[in-house]
Amino acid sequence: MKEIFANIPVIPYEGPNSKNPLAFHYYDANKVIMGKTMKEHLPFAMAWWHNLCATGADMFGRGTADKSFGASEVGTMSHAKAKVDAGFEFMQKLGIEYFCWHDVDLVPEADDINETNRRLDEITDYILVKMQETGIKCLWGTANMFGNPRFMNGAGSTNSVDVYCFAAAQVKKALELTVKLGGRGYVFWGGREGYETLLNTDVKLEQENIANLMRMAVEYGRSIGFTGDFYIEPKPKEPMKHQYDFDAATAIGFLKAHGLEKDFKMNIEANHATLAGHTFQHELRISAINGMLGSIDANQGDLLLGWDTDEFPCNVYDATMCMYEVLKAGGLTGGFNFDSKNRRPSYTQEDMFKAFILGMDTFALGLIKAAAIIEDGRLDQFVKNRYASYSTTELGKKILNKTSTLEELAAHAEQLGAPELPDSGNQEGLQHVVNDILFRN
Ligand code: XUL
Ligand code: CO
Repeated sequence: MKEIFANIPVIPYEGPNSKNPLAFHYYDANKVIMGKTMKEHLPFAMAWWHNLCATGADMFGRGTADKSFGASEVGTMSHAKAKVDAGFEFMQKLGIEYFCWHDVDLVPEADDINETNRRLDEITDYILVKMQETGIKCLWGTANMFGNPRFMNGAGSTNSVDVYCFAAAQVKKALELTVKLGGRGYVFWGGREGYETLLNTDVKLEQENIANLMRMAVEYGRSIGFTGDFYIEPKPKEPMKHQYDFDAATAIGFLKAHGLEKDFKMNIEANHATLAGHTFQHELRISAINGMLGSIDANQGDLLLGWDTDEFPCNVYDATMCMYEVLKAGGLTGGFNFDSKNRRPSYTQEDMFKAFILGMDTFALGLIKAAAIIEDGRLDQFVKNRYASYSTTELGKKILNKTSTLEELAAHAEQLGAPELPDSGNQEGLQHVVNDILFRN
């Protein structure tokens, strides 16, 4: 087969002293950290849509990048196959073991859903052969239920029964393909599941219909042998003004209210956390303490902008705090999908590789530093001591066991008259510890 990225070699690990831009400086796939190899800690995935489909087009101008990958006409089935060839060569050269997709990333959507489904069968047959040849696996699949104009009012939240049935049909097919490709998970990002104005919106009906679509997806998925996790990917806004899956806490509450919490986990995207007014770490922590940290869309946003920029992650501090949460949670059932795209002026093939090298190295460095923070132990020790009064006093233990009464706690307060101030929170001291670990040689 003709090489598509002919000028790009297999990307080697060369270590932190390397100045080679086409080499990993931190991601050393087989290096063992806290008992697992880097590649086990970091199941990296390529997002079909950004890497193989996005050309850098925005609402002010057409694309800058050529993503035809040698196909004579884009938007055809031969282009779809060229994207498969390009994707697998790309992943092999970078040592990426997983990919994820929306249905419409894989093939051009036809006017009739029956023809679209036929094309999907054809392309996934082709992908399966590539998977068998390379050992590359599917992280998750999903249905794009926000791009087609029919979803202008949402998919599960649409006002039209016919459109709702189209959403159901797409979820059904995407689940079948996820099973066919052995995907670890199935994602619901509620692209247009929200509203622009309450003046025309029945929020209760819309939310119940979304939950019902998810319930049917779980029932059907389990009936055809899907054993992985379903994920909600929270995002507060964009494209809608208000999206129902605002953040992890909201999505978890929604799942619990509708009895879906056993089958679902969170797919946390860093830039979506930013848009919700949270840190990435906050969203991960909320998911983890609820036993719902499933997978991660590893990108970053821009604090000065109010929209989703899907940048390749370069912020080592954030990546360290992310990996700290992931290590504490015992790892992910999913993986780290780079739901990130090159900037519009970075339009060359080499830029595509540099972007992934940056992202993978950022998370590898984050992993190294997070392990160092845990091994150092000062943060954990501080947190343990900070709450020690609950584990060392009778009343504290009663509060933790939920056996205390208001009367006995009040009696204790009245006996004290006034409590001593709690110890210092030591925020600056702890930030100093983190900096020491991040920047010492
Ligand atoms: C959009 C987004 C999606 C989901 C999958 O903000 O993140 O690409 O990851 O539908
Ligand atoms: Co995403």
